[in-house]
Amino acid sequence: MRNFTNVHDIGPLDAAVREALEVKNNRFAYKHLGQDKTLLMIFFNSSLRTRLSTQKAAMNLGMNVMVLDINQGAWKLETERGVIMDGDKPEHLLEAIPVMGCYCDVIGVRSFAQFQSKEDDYQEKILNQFIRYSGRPVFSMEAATRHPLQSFADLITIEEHKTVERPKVVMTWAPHPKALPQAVPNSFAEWMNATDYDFVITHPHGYELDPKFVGNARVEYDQDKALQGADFVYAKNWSAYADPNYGKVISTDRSWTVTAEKMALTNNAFFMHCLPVRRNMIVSDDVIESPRSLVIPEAANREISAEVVLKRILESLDK
Ligand code: AN0
Ligand code: CP
Repeated sequence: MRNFTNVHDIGPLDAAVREALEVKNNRFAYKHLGQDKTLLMIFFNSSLRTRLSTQKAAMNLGMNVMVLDINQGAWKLETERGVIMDGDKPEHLLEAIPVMGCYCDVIGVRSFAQFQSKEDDYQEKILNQFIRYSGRPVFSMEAATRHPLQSFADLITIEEHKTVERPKVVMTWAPHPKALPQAVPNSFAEWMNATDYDFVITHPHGYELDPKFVGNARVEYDQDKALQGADFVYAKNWSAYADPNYGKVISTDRSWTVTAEKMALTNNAFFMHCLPVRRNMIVSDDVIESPRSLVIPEAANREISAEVVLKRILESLDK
């Protein structure tokens, strides 16, 4: 595997999960793979989990790691070609990317949707420029439309906790005061659609996701109905995808907050969220603190998903 940007890059999911569980039991067994290899992690946006878990995974594999926060200490970057650069941005991405590629063997990129142009966001303009111009393998640490390291960790977590072969997994929209990208729900849907789980998406009218990501999932606009019999409840906020409201908050309806009352409708479901989470907007204190909450195991599995991805990229370097 050279680049990792979506579910298709990882191949069959049963093999990927098997490899993840093996790596989890033996996370230092592949230290030789990363010897004298350098990972460069580029952040255009904030992060706690991705930053720490990916660095830890790289260290497990014996890699050296460099981290660059574009907005803290690097030159402001112009991303549009053809712009007369007489503003506040002293450097162009088209030089910055190949320069970064000179100093490392693998590049991780975090670059959220900017909500200025749906087309630019959904074409993954920034991530694709890294793939095209860095000369290095590139993996997504959440890009404009997907967060595959998170979805892979979520899949591992479900596989570890499921008690039936084909669990009912419900992804529910929940309220949030600020506009968030669709990357996490798009990606979770993409990965769930690649399993044979019973997968349901629920959200208020107007929050429909890109049909390409919804795929064969069932969409149910009544949250209570959707939650009935759920084995896993995956909460997430996202902003509107559909025009003319792309990137906008069109509702903060708190009746969609995941509470104990809502969880009582389920089949004693596990609660999941990628974090960071706003308590008592997305989920009540008692639900996130309950023994059925998987938010910490999900975060822990981020080290494992990142290690599998980096391991596969390192294995491909020598070929
Ligand atoms: C980001 C998002 O919703 O995409 C990152 C989640 C992993 N969340 C926030 O910006 C709060
Ligand atoms: N879940 C996740 O990616 O968290 P961070 O934004 O803190 O990296």
